[in-house]
Amino acid sequence: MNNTRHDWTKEEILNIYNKPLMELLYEAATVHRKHHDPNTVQVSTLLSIKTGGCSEDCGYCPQAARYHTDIEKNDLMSVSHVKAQALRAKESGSSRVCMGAAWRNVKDGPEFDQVLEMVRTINKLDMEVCCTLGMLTENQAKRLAEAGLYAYNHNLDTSEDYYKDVISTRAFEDRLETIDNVRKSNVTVCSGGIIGMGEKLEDRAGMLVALSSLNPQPESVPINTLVAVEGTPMEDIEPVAIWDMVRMVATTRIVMPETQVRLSAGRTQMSREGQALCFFAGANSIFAGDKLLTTPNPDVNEDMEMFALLGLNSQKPFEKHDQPETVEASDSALQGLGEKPKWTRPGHTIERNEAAKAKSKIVQ
Ligand code: SAM
Ligand code: DTB
Ligand code: SF4
Repeated sequence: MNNTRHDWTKEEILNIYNKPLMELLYEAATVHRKHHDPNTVQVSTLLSIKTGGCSEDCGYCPQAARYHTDIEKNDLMSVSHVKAQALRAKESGSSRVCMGAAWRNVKDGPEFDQVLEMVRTINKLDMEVCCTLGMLTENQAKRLAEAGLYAYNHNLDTSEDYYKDVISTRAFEDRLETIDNVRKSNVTVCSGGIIGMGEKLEDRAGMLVALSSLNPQPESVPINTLVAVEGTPMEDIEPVAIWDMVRMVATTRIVMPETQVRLSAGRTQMSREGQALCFFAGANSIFAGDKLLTTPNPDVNEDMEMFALLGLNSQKPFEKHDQPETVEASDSALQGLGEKPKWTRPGHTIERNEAAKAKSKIVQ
């Protein structure tokens, strides 16, 4: 029985967030274990396929053309370059590649066709493919789905109230519309946000109200901490305390029990102990590789060491949330499994994992 709630109020979420830490951790870890294998973490590699020169004014973003930041701008990457990077990511233990483009929205035409080809190419490598390309129409979402896209990342970033203080060139409502368009295809939704942009605790709770009220809830929720980049309006904001991140992760886990909570931007500022607390509190995915889109991320070897130290395994591709046409097969294999934890589900997904045999160095 699925008893996921979609009616969390801001007050309820604030009460969870502000619980005594040990109680919050215990509660979040309990929910986590009920729905996930606590020792498995999904690993994605980000690839910036089109960098900088973006028309938007997102106050946190080094890729907005209007800010003077020290990033290397690049036009759309070639399909062969993307393939080579995806193979590297697979070799180093990633099960998913997430391609990001500094676009306001997707425009039909040769560049979109090239992105579709990138999706097909990575899909053939038996890796999950994710894109984050800005706003999307329903038709574009369906074309990406046909090409084999597994997930689309489109963050709400913050609460509806605070959104206007962060971005003026589009509205919170536009973000919801794109997520809705993605939902009309069989692509899974990855949507989260950023803490540490000067928002109030009410805004963090407000963002979680918006995300948890989506039905279905996003399959993946990235929690980023602001990477304050010189030249952006947020360059002088001090980093958030690790306790805020741990509380945010734990609260996200409690209100969205099934989702993969992703420790995203900001890991370079976190100690291993801090990250371990986040994993305990329910984080079960990360971005790996020494670069996010334009800013630094911990080195893959450092993450491998951390996984070994904590006894964490990296998730195989397609282990969760299989796409609709294959879900049916695994659901029929599930008959009579009763209360077994979801992560032991047999069926199509496991067979596909076997076939995929992603060589994960991190698993060792
Ligand atoms: N242009 C597309 C869009 O805005 O949806 C996709 C790329 S955009 C860089 C993806 C996400 O990266 C943003 O929604 C934001 O949450 C995150 N992000 C960007 N800059 C960041 C920063 N300096 N610190 C933390 N997260 C950041
Ligand atoms: C997400 O929530 N975080 C990632 C991914 N989705 C695309 C991006 C983080 C970007 C951090 C700033 C940069 O490297 O440019
Ligand atoms: Fe452009 Fe996306 Fe950066 Fe906003 S977050 S400026 S839309 S690349």
